[in-house]
Amino acid sequence: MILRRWACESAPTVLELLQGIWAQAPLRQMQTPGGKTLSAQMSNCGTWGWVSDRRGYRYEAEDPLTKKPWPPLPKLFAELATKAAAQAGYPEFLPDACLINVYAPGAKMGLHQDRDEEDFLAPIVSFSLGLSATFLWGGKKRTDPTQKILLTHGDVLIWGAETRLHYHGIVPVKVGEHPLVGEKRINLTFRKAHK
Ligand code: MD6
Ligand code: FE
Repeated sequence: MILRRWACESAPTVLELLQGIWAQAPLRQMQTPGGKTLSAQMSNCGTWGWVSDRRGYRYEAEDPLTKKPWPPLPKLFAELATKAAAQAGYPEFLPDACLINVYAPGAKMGLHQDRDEEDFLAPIVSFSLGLSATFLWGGKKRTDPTQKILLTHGDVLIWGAETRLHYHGIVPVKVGEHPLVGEKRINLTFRKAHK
């Protein structure tokens, strides 16, 4: 389900909170297990943070860069994620992880499944801010056909249940400037990493 423009009003406060998070857990480009560099810059907040390096993909309680716990999930973030999930039919979503992706023009995210969480019953709630991007929505197999969905500033995407493990990705972000966010796209994905 897409809640179009649902987060526009909260966006200025969300951006302020992000500045504080990035001051504690800086944005960085992670390595894939195969040795490639992910083009989006990433950080996390919440009890668990998603990390990728030569050893694999996983959730960690500490930021490998600072060796400190990830910054706590701001109350506003938790409230927004829970409220959006409830509107999509997931009444008790309590995220324990928030992955923050920042895309400069040209950055992308290859087709992948979100499968590093323990509980595939919990949905994923994803907020898009700043520049628009084309989201590729595939099927259960990597080779299944994909559908293009334009995600714009303030859009919230929620999915779970039978589509929880569908492949998806982001095509390279086009050059542009968003009046509030600047020359980038920010994506927050809220997950329940552990049961
Ligand atoms: C992005 N999002 O929108 C990348 N995954 O930048 C994801 O990979 C994603 O938006 C699972 C659920 C929602 C998402
Ligand atoms: Fe994903």
